[in-house]
Amino acid sequence: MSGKPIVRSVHSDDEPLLESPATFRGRLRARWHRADRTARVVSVLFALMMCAVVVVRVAMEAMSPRDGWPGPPTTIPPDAEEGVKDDSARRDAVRDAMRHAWSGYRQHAFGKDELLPVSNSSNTKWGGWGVTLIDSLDTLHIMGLNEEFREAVTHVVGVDFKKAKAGYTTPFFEMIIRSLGGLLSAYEMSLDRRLLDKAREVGDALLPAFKTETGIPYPRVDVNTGKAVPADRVCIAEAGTVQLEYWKLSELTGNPVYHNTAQRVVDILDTASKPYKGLYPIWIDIRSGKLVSGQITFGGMGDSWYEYMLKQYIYSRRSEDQYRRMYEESIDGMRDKMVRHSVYDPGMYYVGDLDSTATKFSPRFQHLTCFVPGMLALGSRVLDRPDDLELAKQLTYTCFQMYNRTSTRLSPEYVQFRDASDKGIAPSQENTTDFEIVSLAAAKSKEREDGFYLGPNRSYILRPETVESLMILYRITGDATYKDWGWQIFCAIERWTKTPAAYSAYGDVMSTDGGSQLTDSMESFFLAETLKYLYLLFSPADYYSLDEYVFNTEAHPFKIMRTPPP
Ligand code: DMJ
Repeated sequence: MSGKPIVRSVHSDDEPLLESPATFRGRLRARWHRADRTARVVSVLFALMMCAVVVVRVAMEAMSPRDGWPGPPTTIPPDAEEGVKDDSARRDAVRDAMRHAWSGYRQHAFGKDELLPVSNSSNTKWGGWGVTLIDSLDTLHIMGLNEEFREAVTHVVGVDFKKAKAGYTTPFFEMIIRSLGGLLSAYEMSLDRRLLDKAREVGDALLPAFKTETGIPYPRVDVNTGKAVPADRVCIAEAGTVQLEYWKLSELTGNPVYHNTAQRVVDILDTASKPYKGLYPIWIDIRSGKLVSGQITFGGMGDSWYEYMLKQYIYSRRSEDQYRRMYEESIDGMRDKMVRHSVYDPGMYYVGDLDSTATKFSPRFQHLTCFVPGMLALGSRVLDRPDDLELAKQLTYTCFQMYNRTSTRLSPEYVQFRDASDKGIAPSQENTTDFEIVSLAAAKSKEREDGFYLGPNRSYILRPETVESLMILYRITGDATYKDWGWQIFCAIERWTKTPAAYSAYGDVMSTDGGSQLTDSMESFFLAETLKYLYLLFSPADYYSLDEYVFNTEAHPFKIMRTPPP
């Protein structure tokens, strides 16, 4: 027992401030004996109450790790093998991940739309065509998983794309980018004619979408009746991200109807009135062809409309100037109005959203928008726009930090910034429900540390956009940092989302609860895009070279046209 004096917190003037522990204990004992029964009971109850308060507080902290921002971990989880540097070892690890995801799908969900990777069951939420199988075809081929590819092809040639499950109406855009895109690229890789026949069947089954007064498509089609489902409006990403697929179908079948039908959308939107040159509010009125309302965004519902301007220009061997002009107008508009940097980290740039009048700015950066750096880098090379490459590098840094600065090193769906006026609140947008008001006070200190803060939606659903940009940035700049960032992201995916059957979306990237955060969902784009882009990131740059291929928005590589269109 140490004889060191202890400091008393309560004292009277006639008592010394410091006394030995033995004296202190003796005095307490004497007071206890002097006290009456009531005073003793009160003292015991008080002591018990204080203990209870401490126990409850400790338990509450342990039970709610998602409250607040615990900050990034200082070390990578030990089983993530972060230290692996060799390209071929990294590539093999990604291939193993694909094999793992595919074999779980094969075992528990073969031919169904999606595997539910925690419960080992399946769904037919896309109408029952087997979208995971179709979306995976070219990834299997690219990774040399030939047996798996052959088995999948045998299945897909037996699917009747003129039918869907009873009562289901097929989402036009999703099935064009995933199913038509997947079949076309699998055909180009294998030259198995049956795949082209199936691609044509999908293209034909969904073509009724365009039977409207203007030729702007309806968003859903009932393939069982061969009719589209009438609607008032469609968003620009849905109407404007089918052109590459229909053009490729025209090229491969020799039938120009597909391309001509889809091209009409581009011509209408090209001349439609806009609030700012090159920037399109997301909603199109189908009857009038006018851009009526909604936010302006390079994230969800707007994104791939912009992407396809550039990609059609590349696909046409740079012969169709309309796409170049439209793309450049949009990028100039974005740079003028939508790019800002963090107040606290001036090197951290992002692309926010605007309201339909292009006047109110929303300081939110979506994971979906993280395809933009890849697009800018590609465009900078094709169109000789060096400043775009600089911006691409800055945005890629932010996209990576969205992963790097969370507890799991997975990215949330979006992050928020303050605007320069210090209001920090996204303006409420017409026809949008997903702009949350986030308490700025609670977020400020974390923003000061990290440059951004998280909103209420903290899920990671296995999205590809950041690794897509990393692959393109690496190929264009040759900077190996992008490969290291991609590897870190892959390690986090392995660490947190892997299940015995496959990989699952994760509920809260700030929670290290692990299993309880797995939401039992694996979208087909994880196999079509995320794993494919990672694999290509660690492959030689001439493997599916950006000079020979253009990737559709679902990462299906299409051969660039051999000769420019007449
Ligand atoms: C994919 O289906 C496509 O990339 C689409 O363009 C939008 N994003 C999802 C995946 O996040």
